[in-house]
Amino acid sequence: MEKVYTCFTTDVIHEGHLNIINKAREYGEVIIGVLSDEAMVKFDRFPAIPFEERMKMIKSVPGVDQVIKQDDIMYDRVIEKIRPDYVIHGDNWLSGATKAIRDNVEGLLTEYGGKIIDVPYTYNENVRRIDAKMREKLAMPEFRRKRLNRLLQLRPIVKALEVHSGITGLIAEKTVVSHDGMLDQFDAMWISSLCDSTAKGKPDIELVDMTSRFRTIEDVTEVTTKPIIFDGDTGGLTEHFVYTVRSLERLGVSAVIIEDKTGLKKNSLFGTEVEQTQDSIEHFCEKIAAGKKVQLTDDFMIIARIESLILERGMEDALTRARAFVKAGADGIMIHSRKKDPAEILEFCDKFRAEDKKTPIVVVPTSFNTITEEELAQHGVNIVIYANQLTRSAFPAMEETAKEILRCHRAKEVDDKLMPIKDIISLIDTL
Ligand code: SPV
Ligand code: MG
Repeated sequence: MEKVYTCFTTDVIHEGHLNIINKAREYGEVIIGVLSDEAMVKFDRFPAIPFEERMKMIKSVPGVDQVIKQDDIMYDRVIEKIRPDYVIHGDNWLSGATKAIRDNVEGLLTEYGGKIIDVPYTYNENVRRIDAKMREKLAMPEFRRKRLNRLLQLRPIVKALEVHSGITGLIAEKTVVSHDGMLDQFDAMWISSLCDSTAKGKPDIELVDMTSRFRTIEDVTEVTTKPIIFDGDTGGLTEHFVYTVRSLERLGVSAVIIEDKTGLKKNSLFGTEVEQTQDSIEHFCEKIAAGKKVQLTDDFMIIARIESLILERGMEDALTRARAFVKAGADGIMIHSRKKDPAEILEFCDKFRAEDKKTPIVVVPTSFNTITEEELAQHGVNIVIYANQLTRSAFPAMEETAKEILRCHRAKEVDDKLMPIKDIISLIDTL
């Protein structure tokens, strides 16, 4: 009997999947691959139910002969193992980023005469409703909040992109690229104080108040499902920070990063060019401990950001602070630098990792931007934040468009550089 293979990345079996199974049965023995949690998170979205349950669910579907684990989004290993005569899939993979997967399968099957069967993708009101229910499960605060912790276990390095609005949230949520025969996307979002302030035309000095920052979080959570890391600046007064922790948990934020500065905070990338005061170890530890004491949920993380390298206080000071902040309850350490050379960041990571194997390390490679994610991961970094690149790319584009309209006294000349209205509309989901 001939073998027909397909891979499911779903949490719910609906008529679209049944349709594929029924079609597959016409060709032979039906083998279904269930994508592992790691692979699903990397290429698609978070599974709403864990791998073992997805496996069980698919085994119980009538007409399925065999269920196996597929642990990579590309089919090389699975095809080598079972050599199916056919691979069957919804025809939605004929275009978009998932076309890279179809190309991969086609290349592998051609080597021994296997064939692809593209089945018309089922999209109706019922399927749409099931999809929406699943998204709801991913977007709700109690589900979203715990996902950063899970990602830290599943990903070699968690990649977060700066967002400050619904539209930038959608870019972090939906951008997928295929390159080097793989698919890639961002894992999480960073709500930067710099970019949230800049979007409002304000300086990054804790001037934009928490009510307004929370509003930004809501704009983002309304249209996305990925976990959020919030830039909490200094955390403010300890007496205020405890309320901030509760509000962030309620909003479904996974982590807040607070920096060990006090008084009028200015953006770290100014370094010692402006006056900035580092908080005492004792006082900052009290703030961390107070935040940990009031948090209600297990998964919420308070990450301590160390400014010693920014303020040129030396490596020893940074390491002493890291030890103290972890002891006070910090769930992670962010180490920052404004040097172009990543050497001091790597030195910190190596020394910290030598004595602490598990506390997550976060870095923001804005200045030391030549280093790759892979190299950072090799030095024990767990989260990399691309903290301001969206804002810095949008601003010159908008300014140039404004200038060109002024120069030409009409908008025709700028049109070629603009996103078609149709594309921007299709980025936005309607209910
Ligand atoms: C931010 O994005 O607001 C940050 C990171 O705090 S940095 O601007 O590098 O200080
Ligand atoms: Mg900031």
